[in-house]
Amino acid sequence: MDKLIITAALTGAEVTREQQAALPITPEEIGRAAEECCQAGASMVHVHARNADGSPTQDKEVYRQIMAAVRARCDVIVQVSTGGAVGMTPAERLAPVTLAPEMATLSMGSVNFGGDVFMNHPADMAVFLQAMQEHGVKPELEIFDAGMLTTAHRWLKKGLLTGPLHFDFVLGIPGGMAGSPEALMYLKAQLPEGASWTVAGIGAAQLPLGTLAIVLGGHVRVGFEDNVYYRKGELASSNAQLVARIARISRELDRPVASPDEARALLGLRQ
Ligand code: KMH
Ligand code: ZN
Repeated sequence: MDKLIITAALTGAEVTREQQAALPITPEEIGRAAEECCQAGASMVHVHARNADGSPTQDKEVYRQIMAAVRARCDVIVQVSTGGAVGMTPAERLAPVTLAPEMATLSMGSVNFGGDVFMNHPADMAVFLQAMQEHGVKPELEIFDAGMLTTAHRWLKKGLLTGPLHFDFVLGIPGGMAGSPEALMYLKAQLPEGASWTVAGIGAAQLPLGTLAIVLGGHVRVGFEDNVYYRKGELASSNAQLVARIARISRELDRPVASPDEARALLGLRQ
């Protein structure tokens, strides 16, 4: 089994300081959180930018500052979000890809997202993918529901996507697929040949699905974007605390944790 790639989803677009006082918001805070997570075992950070008032932004300059702040402190893989926040335009969401980060997310379809709709028109998805290919950015394909994985198969067959593909199963969003072991097992069984995958369990699903992924040979995403708690009723003290726990569980299960360069090799990123 490959070493475990741990992704820390540090900030997200929706979580607030009221919900989680340790949420990193400014580029400096995000840089520091990335360093702590890297030291705790993360080889990748998934980042969203925020304005100074905490509201979500896809401003390229803020992403540039985040990438510089992370890079100044550690060698972790930086994956930018093209999901942004619900209601942003596709052009807005695409902006950070032009900074040529190592990776970016690419949502493979639309989904109800709590009380909103997270829109991903196929034509916009194709534009996002093309921009990633032009800038040498590896997409992580975000799967919120089973039909999105079927879409990836169709795009692969058409030659729009080229392997090896890397997926993130985001499970437990109200409107998307359940944060259950059965949902994860189903998706894993539908993966294209040679694909790698990670799981981002939402809320209370973060720990059990992460642990299951360790056993099944997948990879794990943890962090405040998906879950602000350490356990029921107890907020996590930092993103790094969540990373350290999943790294500890993986080692206990005899699965070593990948360094950033080992993760780059596993994902076929430029070294
Ligand atoms: N904030 C969500 C609407 C991504 O980063 O690519 C979308 C999201 C996915 O977070
Ligand atoms: Zn995200």
